[in-house]
Amino acid sequence: TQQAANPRNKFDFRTYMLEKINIVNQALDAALPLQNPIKIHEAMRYSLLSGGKRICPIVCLAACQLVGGDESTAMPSACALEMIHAMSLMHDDLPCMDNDDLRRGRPSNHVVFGENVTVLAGYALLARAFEHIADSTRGVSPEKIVRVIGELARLIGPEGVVAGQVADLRCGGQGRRLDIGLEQLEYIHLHKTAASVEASAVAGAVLGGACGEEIERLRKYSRCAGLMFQVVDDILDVTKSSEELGKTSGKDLVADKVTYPKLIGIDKSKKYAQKLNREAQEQLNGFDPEKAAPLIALADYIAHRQK
Ligand code: GRG
Repeated sequence: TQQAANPRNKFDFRTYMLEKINIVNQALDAALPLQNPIKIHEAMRYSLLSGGKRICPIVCLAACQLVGGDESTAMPSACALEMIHAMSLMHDDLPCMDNDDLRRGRPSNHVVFGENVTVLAGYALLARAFEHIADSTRGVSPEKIVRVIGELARLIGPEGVVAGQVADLRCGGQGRRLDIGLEQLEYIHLHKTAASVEASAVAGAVLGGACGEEIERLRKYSRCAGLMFQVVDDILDVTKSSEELGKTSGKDLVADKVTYPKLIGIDKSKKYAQKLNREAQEQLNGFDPEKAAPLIALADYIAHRQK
Protein backbone atom coordinates (compact mmCIF):
# COMPACT_ATOMS: atom_id res chain seq x y z
CA THR A 1 0.00 0.00 0.00
CA GLN A 2 0.99 3.63 -0.31
CA GLN A 3 1.15 3.95 3.45
CA ALA A 4 3.67 1.14 3.81
CA ALA A 5 5.77 2.60 0.97
CA ASN A 6 6.21 5.86 2.86
CA PRO A 7 9.32 5.48 5.06
CA ARG A 8 7.86 8.12 7.43
CA ASN A 9 5.23 5.60 8.52
CA LYS A 10 7.52 2.66 9.23
CA PHE A 11 10.47 4.30 10.84
CA ASP A 12 10.62 4.18 14.65
CA PHE A 13 12.47 7.44 15.30
CA ARG A 14 12.29 7.29 19.10
CA THR A 15 13.95 3.88 19.26
CA TYR A 16 16.51 5.00 16.67
CA MET A 17 17.42 8.12 18.68
CA LEU A 18 17.67 6.29 22.00
CA GLU A 19 19.92 3.65 20.43
CA LYS A 20 22.16 6.25 18.76
CA ILE A 21 22.37 8.47 21.86
CA ASN A 22 23.42 5.37 23.80
CA ILE A 23 26.23 4.35 21.42
CA VAL A 24 27.44 7.94 21.05
CA ASN A 25 27.58 8.27 24.85
CA GLN A 26 29.60 5.06 25.12
CA ALA A 27 32.01 6.23 22.42
CA LEU A 28 32.41 9.62 24.13
CA ASP A 29 33.11 7.97 27.47
CA ALA A 30 35.81 5.82 25.85
CA ALA A 31 37.26 8.75 23.84
CA LEU A 32 37.86 10.78 26.99
CA PRO A 33 38.64 8.51 29.95
CA LEU A 34 39.20 9.96 33.39
CA GLN A 35 42.97 10.11 33.62
CA ASN A 36 45.78 12.35 34.81
CA PRO A 37 45.71 15.27 35.21
CA ILE A 38 42.45 14.43 36.96
CA LYS A 39 41.04 17.92 37.51
CA ILE A 40 41.02 18.96 33.87
CA HIS A 41 39.64 15.61 32.70
CA GLU A 42 36.91 15.85 35.34
CA ALA A 43 35.91 19.28 34.05
CA MET A 44 35.95 18.09 30.41
CA ARG A 45 33.92 14.97 31.20
CA TYR A 46 31.45 16.91 33.38
CA SER A 47 30.14 18.81 30.35
CA LEU A 48 30.78 16.20 27.68
CA LEU A 49 28.85 13.44 29.44
CA SER A 50 25.98 15.47 30.90
CA GLY A 51 23.22 14.43 28.53
CA GLY A 52 21.99 16.48 25.62
CA LYS A 53 20.25 15.50 22.44
CA ARG A 54 23.46 14.57 20.57
CA ILE A 55 22.02 15.99 17.34
CA CYS A 56 25.36 16.76 15.67
CA PRO A 57 26.91 13.30 16.19
CA ILE A 58 23.71 11.60 15.06
CA VAL A 59 23.55 13.74 11.90
CA CYS A 60 27.17 12.81 11.21
CA LEU A 61 26.56 9.05 11.62
CA ALA A 62 23.31 9.18 9.64
CA ALA A 63 24.90 11.09 6.73
CA CYS A 64 27.74 8.55 6.58
CA GLN A 65 25.32 5.62 6.49
CA LEU A 66 23.03 7.33 3.99
CA VAL A 67 25.79 7.38 1.37
CA GLY A 68 26.77 3.79 2.07
CA GLY A 69 29.52 4.24 4.68
CA ASP A 70 30.07 2.33 7.92
CA GLU A 71 28.93 3.99 11.13
CA SER A 72 32.25 3.14 12.78
CA THR A 73 34.15 5.21 10.18
CA ALA A 74 32.26 8.34 11.24
CA MET A 75 32.24 7.70 15.01
CA PRO A 76 35.47 9.55 15.88
CA SER A 77 34.24 12.60 13.95
CA ALA A 78 30.82 12.30 15.58
CA CYS A 79 32.51 12.33 19.01
CA ALA A 80 34.68 15.28 17.96
CA LEU A 81 31.57 17.25 16.97
CA GLU A 82 30.07 16.66 20.40
CA MET A 83 33.35 17.70 22.09
CA ILE A 84 33.23 20.94 20.10
CA HIS A 85 29.55 21.43 20.97
CA ALA A 86 30.30 20.85 24.68
CA MET A 87 33.19 23.33 24.71
CA SER A 88 31.11 25.97 22.94
CA LEU A 89 28.38 25.61 25.58
CA MET A 90 30.95 25.79 28.41
CA HIS A 91 32.47 28.98 27.04
CA ASP A 92 29.05 30.41 26.16
CA ASP A 93 27.96 30.06 29.81
CA LEU A 94 30.97 31.99 31.16
CA PRO A 95 30.31 35.34 32.88
CA CYS A 96 32.14 37.16 30.06
CA MET A 97 29.78 35.61 27.50
CA ASP A 98 26.18 34.75 28.31
CA ASN A 99 26.70 34.41 32.08
CA ASP A 100 24.54 31.37 32.70
CA ASP A 101 24.74 29.39 35.93
CA LEU A 102 22.70 26.47 34.68
CA ARG A 103 23.16 24.11 31.76
CA ARG A 104 21.07 21.01 31.08
CA GLY A 105 19.52 21.41 34.53
CA ARG A 106 22.87 21.28 36.33
CA PRO A 107 25.29 23.98 37.55
CA SER A 108 27.37 25.27 34.61
CA ASN A 109 30.96 24.11 34.26
CA HIS A 110 32.49 27.32 35.72
CA VAL A 111 30.17 27.21 38.73
CA VAL A 112 31.59 23.78 39.62
CA PHE A 113 35.23 24.09 38.47
CA GLY A 114 35.90 27.83 38.39
CA GLU A 115 36.24 30.10 35.34
CA ASN A 116 39.95 29.46 34.83
CA VAL A 117 39.53 25.68 34.68
CA THR A 118 36.48 26.01 32.37
CA VAL A 119 38.44 28.12 29.87
CA LEU A 120 41.24 25.54 29.84
CA ALA A 121 38.89 22.55 29.74
CA GLY A 122 37.19 24.14 26.71
CA TYR A 123 40.49 24.56 24.85
CA ALA A 124 41.47 21.04 25.81
CA LEU A 125 38.19 19.64 24.41
CA LEU A 126 38.73 21.53 21.18
CA ALA A 127 42.23 20.13 20.80
CA ARG A 128 41.11 16.64 21.82
CA ALA A 129 38.37 16.74 19.17
CA PHE A 130 40.85 17.13 16.32
CA GLU A 131 43.34 14.74 17.90
CA HIS A 132 40.59 12.12 18.12
CA ILE A 133 39.69 12.40 14.42
CA ALA A 134 43.33 12.24 13.38
CA ASP A 135 44.22 9.29 15.64
CA SER A 136 41.10 7.13 15.63
CA THR A 137 39.49 7.32 12.18
CA ARG A 138 39.81 3.96 10.38
CA GLY A 139 38.92 2.63 6.97
CA VAL A 140 39.15 5.78 4.83
CA SER A 141 41.92 7.55 2.95
CA PRO A 142 44.07 10.17 4.70
CA GLU A 143 42.76 12.68 2.11
CA LYS A 144 39.21 12.25 3.40
CA ILE A 145 40.36 12.63 7.02
CA VAL A 146 42.24 15.82 6.17
CA ARG A 147 39.16 17.12 4.32
CA VAL A 148 37.01 16.48 7.40
CA ILE A 149 39.49 18.18 9.72
CA GLY A 150 39.57 21.22 7.41
CA GLU A 151 35.79 21.31 7.05
CA LEU A 152 35.26 21.20 10.83
CA ALA A 153 37.90 23.82 11.55
CA ARG A 154 36.42 26.16 8.93
CA LEU A 155 32.86 25.75 10.11
CA ILE A 156 33.58 26.47 13.76
CA GLY A 157 36.28 29.08 13.21
CA PRO A 158 36.31 32.83 12.52
CA GLU A 159 33.86 32.49 9.61
CA GLY A 160 31.65 29.94 11.36
CA VAL A 161 30.48 29.48 14.97
CA VAL A 162 32.91 32.11 16.25
CA ALA A 163 31.56 34.63 13.68
CA GLY A 164 28.04 33.86 14.90
CA GLN A 165 29.03 34.38 18.53
CA VAL A 166 30.82 37.67 17.73
CA ALA A 167 27.73 38.93 15.89
CA ASP A 168 25.58 37.84 18.82
CA LEU A 169 27.82 39.63 21.35
CA ARG A 170 27.65 42.79 19.23
CA CYS A 171 23.89 42.59 19.60
CA GLY A 172 24.22 42.39 23.39
CA GLY A 173 24.19 38.58 23.55
CA GLN A 174 21.43 36.18 22.52
CA GLY A 175 20.03 38.74 20.09
CA ARG A 176 19.17 41.12 22.94
CA ARG A 177 19.54 44.39 21.06
CA LEU A 178 16.00 45.00 20.07
CA ASP A 179 16.69 46.93 16.88
CA ILE A 180 18.36 44.06 15.03
CA GLY A 181 16.60 42.91 11.86
CA LEU A 182 15.74 39.57 10.33
CA GLU A 183 18.94 39.47 8.31
CA GLN A 184 21.16 39.87 11.39
CA LEU A 185 19.15 37.35 13.40
CA GLU A 186 19.46 34.86 10.55
CA TYR A 187 23.21 35.53 10.28
CA ILE A 188 23.64 34.72 13.98
CA HIS A 189 21.67 31.47 13.76
CA LEU A 190 23.24 30.33 10.49
CA HIS A 191 26.68 30.73 12.05
CA LYS A 192 26.11 29.79 15.70
CA THR A 193 23.88 26.80 15.12
CA ALA A 194 23.47 25.77 11.48
CA ALA A 195 27.25 25.75 10.88
CA SER A 196 27.80 22.89 13.37
CA VAL A 197 24.97 20.82 11.92
CA GLU A 198 26.39 21.51 8.45
CA ALA A 199 29.87 20.40 9.52
CA SER A 200 28.30 17.24 10.98
CA ALA A 201 26.50 16.27 7.79
CA VAL A 202 29.43 17.13 5.54
CA ALA A 203 31.91 15.20 7.70
CA GLY A 204 29.67 12.12 7.72
CA ALA A 205 29.08 12.36 3.97
CA VAL A 206 32.77 12.75 3.12
CA LEU A 207 33.74 9.79 5.32
CA GLY A 208 30.93 7.68 3.87
CA GLY A 209 32.31 8.24 0.36
CA ALA A 210 29.70 10.69 -0.95
CA CYS A 211 30.16 12.33 -4.36
CA GLY A 212 30.23 16.12 -4.69
CA GLU A 213 26.52 16.43 -5.43
CA GLU A 214 25.55 14.26 -2.45
CA ILE A 215 27.77 16.34 -0.17
CA GLU A 216 26.11 19.55 -1.38
CA ARG A 217 22.61 18.11 -0.88
CA LEU A 218 23.47 17.08 2.67
CA ARG A 219 25.06 20.46 3.28
CA LYS A 220 21.83 22.19 2.27
CA TYR A 221 19.69 19.72 4.24
CA SER A 222 21.68 20.42 7.39
CA ARG A 223 21.70 24.21 6.99
CA CYS A 224 17.91 24.20 6.64
CA ALA A 225 17.51 21.79 9.57
CA GLY A 226 19.91 23.86 11.73
CA LEU A 227 18.11 27.12 11.01
CA MET A 228 14.76 25.44 11.54
CA PHE A 229 16.01 24.29 14.97
CA GLN A 230 16.39 27.95 15.98
CA VAL A 231 13.10 29.13 14.46
CA VAL A 232 11.28 26.36 16.37
CA ASP A 233 13.29 27.22 19.51
CA ASP A 234 12.04 30.81 19.25
CA ILE A 235 8.44 29.63 18.77
CA LEU A 236 8.77 27.33 21.80
CA ASP A 237 10.23 30.21 23.84
CA VAL A 238 7.03 32.18 23.27
CA THR A 239 4.81 29.23 24.15
CA LYS A 240 6.90 28.35 27.23
CA SER A 241 7.12 31.97 28.43
CA SER A 242 3.39 32.45 28.34
CA GLU A 243 2.85 29.09 30.08
CA GLU A 244 5.44 29.88 32.73
CA LEU A 245 4.48 33.49 33.29
CA GLY A 246 4.08 33.94 36.99
CA LYS A 247 6.15 30.82 37.77
CA THR A 248 9.54 32.15 36.68
CA SER A 249 11.14 35.53 36.39
CA GLY A 250 14.04 37.42 34.84
CA LYS A 251 16.45 35.53 32.60
CA ASP A 252 14.17 32.57 31.99
CA LEU A 253 11.73 34.76 30.15
CA VAL A 254 12.66 36.10 26.77
CA ALA A 255 11.11 39.53 26.97
CA ASP A 256 14.40 41.21 26.05
CA LYS A 257 15.46 38.86 23.25
CA VAL A 258 14.93 39.29 19.51
CA THR A 259 13.21 36.24 18.09
CA TYR A 260 11.47 35.24 14.86
CA PRO A 261 7.99 35.61 16.42
CA LYS A 262 8.90 39.15 17.53
CA LEU A 263 10.15 40.11 14.08
CA ILE A 264 7.60 38.39 11.84
CA GLY A 265 4.87 37.14 14.21
CA ILE A 266 4.07 33.64 15.40
CA ASP A 267 2.09 32.53 12.32
CA LYS A 268 4.76 33.53 9.84
CA SER A 269 7.41 31.94 12.07
CA LYS A 270 5.51 28.65 12.00
CA LYS A 271 5.14 28.88 8.22
CA TYR A 272 8.84 29.64 7.91
CA ALA A 273 9.72 26.55 9.98
CA GLN A 274 7.49 24.45 7.70
CA LYS A 275 9.16 25.91 4.61
CA LEU A 276 12.61 25.08 6.02
CA ASN A 277 11.46 21.53 6.73
CA ARG A 278 10.20 21.16 3.15
CA GLU A 279 13.49 22.51 1.80
CA ALA A 280 15.47 20.14 4.03
CA GLN A 281 13.35 17.16 2.96
CA GLU A 282 13.69 18.04 -0.75
CA GLN A 283 17.43 17.54 -0.50
CA LEU A 284 16.87 13.92 0.49
CA ASN A 285 14.69 13.14 -2.53
CA GLY A 286 17.45 11.69 -4.67
CA PHE A 287 18.48 9.14 -2.00
CA ASP A 288 17.12 5.67 -1.22
CA PRO A 289 14.07 6.54 0.96
CA GLU A 290 14.73 3.70 3.38
CA LYS A 291 18.30 4.77 3.98
CA ALA A 292 17.18 8.41 4.25
CA ALA A 293 14.52 7.56 6.87
CA PRO A 294 16.61 8.70 9.90
CA LEU A 295 17.38 12.12 8.38
CA ILE A 296 13.78 12.53 7.15
CA ALA A 297 12.54 11.75 10.66
CA LEU A 298 15.18 13.97 12.31
CA ALA A 299 14.05 17.03 10.34
CA ASP A 300 10.43 16.18 11.13
CA TYR A 301 11.36 15.88 14.81
CA ILE A 302 13.12 19.28 14.78
CA ALA A 303 10.06 20.80 13.08
CA HIS A 304 7.55 19.34 15.52
CA ARG A 305 9.40 19.03 18.81
CA GLN A 306 7.56 20.35 21.86
CA LYS A 307 10.51 21.14 24.15
C1 GRG B 1 35.41 27.67 19.20
C2 GRG B 1 33.38 26.28 18.67
C3 GRG B 1 33.97 27.44 19.40
C4 GRG B 1 33.16 28.21 20.19
C5 GRG B 1 33.55 29.41 20.97
C6 GRG B 1 31.21 30.36 22.95
C7 GRG B 1 31.26 30.28 21.48
C8 GRG B 1 32.56 30.53 20.78
C9 GRG B 1 30.18 30.01 20.74
C10 GRG B 1 28.83 29.73 21.29
C11 GRG B 1 28.09 28.82 20.38
C12 GRG B 1 26.76 28.40 20.93
C13 GRG B 1 26.49 28.36 22.39
C14 GRG B 1 25.81 28.04 20.07
C15 GRG B 1 24.46 27.57 20.47
C16 GRG B 1 24.22 26.25 19.87
C17 GRG B 1 22.97 25.58 20.33
C18 GRG B 1 21.84 25.45 19.39
C19 GRG B 1 22.87 25.07 21.57
C20 GRG B 1 21.74 24.26 22.05
O1 GRG B 1 21.93 22.98 21.52
P1 GRG B 1 21.04 21.73 21.94
O2 GRG B 1 19.63 22.15 22.22
O3 GRG B 1 21.73 21.36 23.32
O4 GRG B 1 21.27 20.67 20.92
P2 GRG B 1 21.85 19.94 24.01
O5 GRG B 1 21.84 20.23 25.49
O6 GRG B 1 20.69 19.07 23.59
O7 GRG B 1 23.17 19.39 23.56
